[in-house]
This record gives sequence, C-alpha cells and structure tokens, in this order.
Amino acid sequence: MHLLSSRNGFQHPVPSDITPLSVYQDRRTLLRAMAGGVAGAALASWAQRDALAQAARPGKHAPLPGVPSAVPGATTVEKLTSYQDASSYNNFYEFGTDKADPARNAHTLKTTPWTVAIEGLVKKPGQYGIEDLLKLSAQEERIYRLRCVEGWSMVIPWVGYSLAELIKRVEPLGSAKYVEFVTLADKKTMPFVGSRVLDWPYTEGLRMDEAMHPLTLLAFGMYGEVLPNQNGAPVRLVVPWKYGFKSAKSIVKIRFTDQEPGTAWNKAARNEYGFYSNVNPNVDHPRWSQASERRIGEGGLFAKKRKTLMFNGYEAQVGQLYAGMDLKKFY
Ligand SMILES: Nc1nc2c(c(=O)[nH]1)N[C@H]1C(S)=C(S)[C@@H](COP(=O)(O)O)O[C@H]1N2
Ligand SMILES: [Mo]
Repeated sequence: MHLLSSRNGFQHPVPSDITPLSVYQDRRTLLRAMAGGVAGAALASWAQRDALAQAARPGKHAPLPGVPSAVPGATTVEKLTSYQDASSYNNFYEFGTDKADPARNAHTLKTTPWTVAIEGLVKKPGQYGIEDLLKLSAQEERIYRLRCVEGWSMVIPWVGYSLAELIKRVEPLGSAKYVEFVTLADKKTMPFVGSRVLDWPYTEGLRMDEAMHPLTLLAFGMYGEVLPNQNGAPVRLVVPWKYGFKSAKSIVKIRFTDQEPGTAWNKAARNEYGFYSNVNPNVDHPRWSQASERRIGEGGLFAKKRKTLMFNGYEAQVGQLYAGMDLKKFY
C-alpha cells in the first residue's frame, strides 16, 4: 500500500520559544565539548541547563526525531516529566493493573512486523505497514499534558503527526461520523488479556471532528525515540484534552463508522465513563472529584495538587467542538 503522495496542507508557523529536542541535544554536545570551562558556564543559563538536563535523549530506543510542531497549542512550556517516570508509571491493562506492571511485563510485546487495518466507511481501506505509516507525514515533536482519570498527570514530549493526515489519505466516506480504534489483544504476549477487568480488545472512539482536530496525535515516539512498549509501541493515540484512557495504545485497527463506537471503559462501567471523556474539572467522576490533579514527579501522593483546567488546558483549541453540548450529560 503506497501512502506517500505529496503532502498537502501547508503549515502556519507559530511563534514558539520552545527549543526543539534536537537543538537541545546539539547544544548539549557543544556544552560537553566545553565541559568545565568558564565559557560553558556563561553560555548556559541555569534555566537552559535545566532544559538541557530534562531534554537529554534517554538512549533506550532507536532515535525518532521530530520537527517542532506548528499546530497551535501543541507545545506546553511546563517542565517535562522525567523519562524514567513517564516510562515506569503506566496504565496498560493488557500487561497488568498495577502502574509498575507495564514496564515490567511489556517486553514480550512484538512490535515488528506491525500493520494497522483501515476499515469501514472509507475509500481506501487496507493493511498499512508501520514503516509506511511512519513516513506518511513529517514527524513532529509536541509537548502535551496527559491527564489520567485517576488524578495524575504528566507532561510528555511526543513524536508523531496529526491523525488527520492519515484520515485525509484514506478518504472516509461522507457517511462516516465516528472513528473506532482497536488495539492489540494477544494472549500469547499480553498476560492480562483474558482477565475479566476489561472486555478485550481495548477499544476507543472519537467523533470524526475530534479525530480530525490537528491536536489529535498519532504518536510513534516520545523523548526523541520510538515508543517504549509500555507506552503503546509502535503506534498510539494521544488526545490531550481527554482523560488518558482515550489515548489508545498499540493500535491495530482504525474503523470508520456511522454509529458511536463502544469504548473499553464505557463497557466496563457505563455510569462512570462516557464516550466523550473530556477533561472537565466541573464534572465529577461519580466516586471522586476531577477538580485537581497531581503531577507525577512532584512528590508522588504528597505532591501539591494543581487545579485541573477545562479541556486539560486546551479549551482555546477544542472548546468549539462542544459548543451547545451539555457536558454533564455528554461526559
Ligand atoms: N490498549 C490500551 N491503551 C491504553 C490503556 C490500556 O489499558 N490499554 N490505558 C489508558 C490509560 S487509562 C492511560 S492514563 C494512558 C496512559 O498512557 P501512558 O502510560 O503512556 O502515560 O493510556 C491509555 N491507553
Ligand atoms: Mo488513565
């Protein structure tokens, strides 16, 4: 399947004072060369040094650089979560329900070969190989907050491109109103598939306009490298204005449909998790408040609480998608 037709859609450059990871790395190399020297100290302000320290490539996986994203809102200026935390405190129930389980168990996941099936109400269905998907559009670096429904949040530099790029390429029919994401459910490599916590495979869904929103990211990497298995290798979704569980990991199928698709957590607890699952400090989970969060890396359970922002801080970009909807009803 050939996906590499010319890239349409031009990009509006936006002002950004964020230095891309690759530039940090170059500076870091330069600083190393000047190690210990007075000139080195003068060159790097303390703030710069912090940035250098936090943006160093972890060196655990193959490099996957991305150009800084020009999508409005795609880069927050907050301090990054450490790679160590982002890759060891995870939700990936196929590998266990404890936050430490995915990092411990996901080494069995086989990510090559990998294909993603495109199905349903679409002109160009088919099996798309991961290598073709990787090259379909320029890889961008985006720094997103990810807010889990359980109340913790992280700030992660993802690498990927807008899901919209893929969607445009496969040409959904006018009748397609929703997109369903189906993830791998392989009993041989995923020890908890078959357990009764969830219905397998784990599935998720978005309304077509949500799926087409430029902030909806098809992610292949983080911290300048390909995704670790526990973070959803080789390809996952990141929908930054929704609770973390909408960001389906290890996707094997994308299906276009005219019906609102079922979703893993809605099937498991209908009154607790709705289809939309937009981050909303004003709508409580039936068993707890959603008004505040703790940032991972700021002291665990003792971390100070931060106020959760409407749509996780992406209201300016996505609020319009929900104009006129009762968000208490469509939770
Ligand atoms: N296939 C699959 N995808 C999944 C999950 C899962 O259990 N299985 N957990 C979700 C939840 S609840 C969250 S918070 C995020 C966590 O992503 P991270 O571990 O990369 O931070 O992944 C989401 N995607
Ligand atoms: Mo989550």
